[in-house]
Amino acid sequence: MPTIGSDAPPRVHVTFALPPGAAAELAGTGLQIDSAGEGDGDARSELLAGVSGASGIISTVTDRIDAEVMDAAGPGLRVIANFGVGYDNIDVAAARERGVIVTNTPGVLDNATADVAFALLLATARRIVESDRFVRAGTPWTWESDFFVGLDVSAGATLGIVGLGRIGMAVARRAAAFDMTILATGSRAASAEAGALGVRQVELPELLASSDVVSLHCPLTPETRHLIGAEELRAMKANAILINTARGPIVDELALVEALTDGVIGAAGLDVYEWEPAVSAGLLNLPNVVTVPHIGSAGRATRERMGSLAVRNAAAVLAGEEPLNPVG
Ligand code: 8YV
Repeated sequence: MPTIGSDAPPRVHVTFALPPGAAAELAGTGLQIDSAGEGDGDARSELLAGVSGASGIISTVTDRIDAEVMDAAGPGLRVIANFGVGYDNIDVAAARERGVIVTNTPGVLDNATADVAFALLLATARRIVESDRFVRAGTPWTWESDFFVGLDVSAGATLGIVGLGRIGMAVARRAAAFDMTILATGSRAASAEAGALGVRQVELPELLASSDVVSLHCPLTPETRHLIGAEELRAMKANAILINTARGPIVDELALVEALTDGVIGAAGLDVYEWEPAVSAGLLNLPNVVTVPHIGSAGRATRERMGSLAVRNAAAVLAGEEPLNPVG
């Protein structure tokens, strides 16, 4: 462990296995690296032990980086570089108090995440997973005019984008190509690009009442926790579809199970869960739910770009330079 005043390069603790190219990039920085290696991230005690004496932490969504972790790292901690655009896993205020810079990886995962949001939209609207299960079960079938009918996405269905930021805009581009009517909340909904895509800026109540598909793209903050609860679900159309590729706790998951079970809304496509990686048992028994395990950004090149950004952010701060993507 380097001591204060020693010439040893600063040490970076990486809580998970970086994609190979990003790992090579980190190795090339000359920083000392210690990595938790394979696996989904550190167990809490391993995390607390692993960060001890580190100048930098490269963390991910599964790591709760709070004051306890920062204090376990010690006064030499200078940067927490999160692998991901969302950073609700990090106590940014505690970092600020300790003079620790927090960074994220915006921009590089917009298309990958929008692709998964749209895949969930199409899969739920056209009942793709339900049909797949039906065929695999060997159920005898003949063609009928109402066989697995679903929502016509490209015939003027309305998409409501909650939180039109970078990822929401990438979803809007896809929706425009499908001739969807697009409503959105968020400051960028009034931007020139949104206007060119035909996006109409509305308040949440109008979006919920008018959309055939509601897709969530806002960050998780105290204000957006349970933004979609029983009341909001009741405000949606009876056949409406909810897509969540943002953060699980934005939706009251138990209220969602109830709404889907009682036919308050039509279907849900979910990449994220309130108690991730746990998924409410009620969701798993419903035919009108498509579930994937937080794979929004899981494109090979995307993950490399995220890793590279996290590495460059950490290296910049430890070299006394401005990071590319500071937050908070
Ligand atoms: C990542 C994400 O998979 O960027 C985010 O905020 O949720 C996902 O793209 C996750 O953060 C991995 O750390």
